[in-house]
Amino acid sequence: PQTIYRKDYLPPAYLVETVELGFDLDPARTIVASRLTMTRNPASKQKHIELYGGELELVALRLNGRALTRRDYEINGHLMRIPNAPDEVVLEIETIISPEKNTTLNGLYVSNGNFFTQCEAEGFRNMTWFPDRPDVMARYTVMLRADKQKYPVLLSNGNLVEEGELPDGRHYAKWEDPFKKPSYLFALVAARLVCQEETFRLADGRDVLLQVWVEEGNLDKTDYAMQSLKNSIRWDEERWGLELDLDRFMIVAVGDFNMGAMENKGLNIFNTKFVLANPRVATDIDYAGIEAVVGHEYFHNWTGNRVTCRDWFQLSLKEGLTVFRDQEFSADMIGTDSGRAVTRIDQVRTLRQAQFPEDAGPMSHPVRPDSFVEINNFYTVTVYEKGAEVVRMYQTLLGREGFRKGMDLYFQRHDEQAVTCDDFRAAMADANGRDLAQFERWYSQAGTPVVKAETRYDPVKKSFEITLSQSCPATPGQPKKQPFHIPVAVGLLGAKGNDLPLTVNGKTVGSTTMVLELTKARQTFKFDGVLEEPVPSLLRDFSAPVVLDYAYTDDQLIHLFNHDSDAVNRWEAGQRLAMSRLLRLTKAVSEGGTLVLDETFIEAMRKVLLDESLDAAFREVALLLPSETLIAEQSEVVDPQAIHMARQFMRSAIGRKLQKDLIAQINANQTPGEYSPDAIAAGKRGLKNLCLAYLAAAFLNLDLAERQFDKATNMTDRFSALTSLVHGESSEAERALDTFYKDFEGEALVIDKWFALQASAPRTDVHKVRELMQHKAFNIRNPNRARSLLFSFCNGNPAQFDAPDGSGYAFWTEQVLALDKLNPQVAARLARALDRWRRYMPEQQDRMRSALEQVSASGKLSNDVREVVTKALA
Ligand code: BAL
Ligand code: ZN
Repeated sequence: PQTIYRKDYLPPAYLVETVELGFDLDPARTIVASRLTMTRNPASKQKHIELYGGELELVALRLNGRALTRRDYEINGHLMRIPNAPDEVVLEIETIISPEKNTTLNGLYVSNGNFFTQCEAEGFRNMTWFPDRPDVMARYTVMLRADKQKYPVLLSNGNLVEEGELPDGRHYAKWEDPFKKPSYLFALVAARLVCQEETFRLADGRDVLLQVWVEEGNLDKTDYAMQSLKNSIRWDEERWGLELDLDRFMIVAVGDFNMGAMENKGLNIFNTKFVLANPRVATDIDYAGIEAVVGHEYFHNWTGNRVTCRDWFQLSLKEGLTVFRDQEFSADMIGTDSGRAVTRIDQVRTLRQAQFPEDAGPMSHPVRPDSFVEINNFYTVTVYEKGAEVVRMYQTLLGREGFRKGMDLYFQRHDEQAVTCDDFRAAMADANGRDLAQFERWYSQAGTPVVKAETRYDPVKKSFEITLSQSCPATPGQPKKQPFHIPVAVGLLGAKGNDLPLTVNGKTVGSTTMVLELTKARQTFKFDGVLEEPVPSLLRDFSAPVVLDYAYTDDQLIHLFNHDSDAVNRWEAGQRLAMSRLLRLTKAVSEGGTLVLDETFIEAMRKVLLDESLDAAFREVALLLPSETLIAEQSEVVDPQAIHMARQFMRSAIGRKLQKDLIAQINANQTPGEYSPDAIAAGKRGLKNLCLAYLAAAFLNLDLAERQFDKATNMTDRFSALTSLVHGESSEAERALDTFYKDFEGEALVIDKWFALQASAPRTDVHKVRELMQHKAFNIRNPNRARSLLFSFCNGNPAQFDAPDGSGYAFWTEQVLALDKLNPQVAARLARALDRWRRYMPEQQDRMRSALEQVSASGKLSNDVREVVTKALA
């Protein structure tokens, strides 16, 4: 497979002005006709027309009315070159495709008898030959024709301009998108669907039509998506002055979908997981996911669609920025400082759980990668979540107002353009008169920087010095790193837990948190007038995506855990306390030592559990232990079974020692009455259900879980209770699993939960997973279902997946190869489960490497999987 390099970017030889598309839709044989008006691009030195195409049957190709023969063009793999074309070209192309055979879900495909498209990144070329690259932006008109009875709803981007009947029971709809767009934002839907719709008034007084389209029978699950859409529109107006630019905005839910959702212009296509919700079937986490993803896709309308990416290396330009925007949206929707802090903590958890390992593994890449084989492999937590952290750092450095000025300038300069991450950085710098040259390294250097802090208090001079030094581990292709521009937010706590005033160079800082700008390898920052020796609160609000190395004592951590005014660092102190113990316990398990958990830690946990001044949501995250993945990342050599046992020991010790308090909190955090997914109620359920889980870990009070399972009036409580019964190995677990299945047999998303729970249960080994694969409800072709069983086991059940006999890896090999034949994108995600193989014990490494080699040796691998396993073995 060919590697594509960022440095090789060349502007396209031709620009496309207009695209007229005709689809005669038929599952077996769809005819796609396109008519492109193209002009030579004065900015390009390239001469020839270049078009990309996937598996297409080319029926006709005409240039300015003349049919081209095979002598007039060359086809080399997926690239067609038409040489010697005039400056003005009308290109007419006809292709035939077979959507029902398309199991990749990339391009035009059939899901449950309906037609859908997915074109990002390069799916458009699976329908017709086209200059399928994001810097080719054109105006689209689309004619859809299909059987009226089977596909009564025909949708595409923009506005419906005409519809009517055709002979033979067919009908048509013509859509026009008034905005220029790249081909990856094209979409069509031809389906039997119903919608919830309403008219919504924008800030400028215009009325727009909002629709949420779902399969019949799901209209009782669209309210929250619609509400989230309205909130998103309002929020984008209020926070950024960005208005909806279309007369209608549609969301369509589909059960077979590779991603979470897709921001096609005016016609967002969503995985059902991020649309469908009612209290009976969706958990609090599902509701939060819907709000975030509806927001995310809507916000792309400006950050991604109006201003798009020049090339796919710039993916984080739209994704990092849009994740940042959806994070801010979710935080603003909660509205309180403490709620905002919990959303921030969740972001930090995701980053550490998924992005830090990626950045330390074989797929490590900069936020703006330099090369790729398959772009679909680069829709990563680095591009998305670390990208969002990079955007957040601009805001931290420039302030909220400064950041807004930068955003305004970005849109002013680049509306309807395809641009780069450098353009974004330039807008931020220019709008604020700041030099952000060094900040560029966040885009070009991979790896998680380590910031080491050392402090010195001078009781005579009353000064406190913080010396920060930075380093960044080598990553593939980048042995040496230059210093980053790192905002490190700090505060100083006095003995009573209060924030001390901050004075620098004789001047009092207006706030008790100050952002230090670390730009060199090593720098010292000095605070004066510090009357007592403080406990430093470093990297407040997780002000940069780095690892902070500071030799905190337990006493200091407990002080921060009890008092820090920065909720993120308060939580962080608890995580540090837990992690040091988990690492000790893991070592003890590995070495056959005795396991003990100190009272200091238990008492710290008890204190936070009982602290009524804290929101339940905060208490929940404060009591959550670092995951097995996180412990593995911190271990010198990974011993998955020891990690699991150590963590289970700690969980059960908490369950035993805090039993009474946990029961009391279960009682105190009931949420009777009508279900609401708001943060306060969800926080109470979260805390209550965590208490239930701790008791289950100690095999205590399982009757509480049983009762909750039987009486629950919402999915959050029902599913949490079921999880506790299964994890607590209750004698009722099997009955509950059966009841749950029968109650929700018709609800695909709930059955996904049923599979996922079993796949990640501590007792589930590979034999059990194979048995579950035989269940009539299992279907490997459906990405959600494959993720719910296969991914939940391979990524979410390390102690069993990494069984010493290698059975998990043999299973992984089989499933990666099986999936690759159907859906390379999904297969490549599963392939990444072995990314971190070099961190295990030597015998385990051998087994993992040989599994990787076995996949690699398979003759017919997709580029997607090939790239992942090749990099893992390199
Ligand atoms: N653009 C792909 C899906 C998303 O990030 O919204
Ligand atoms: Zn996105």
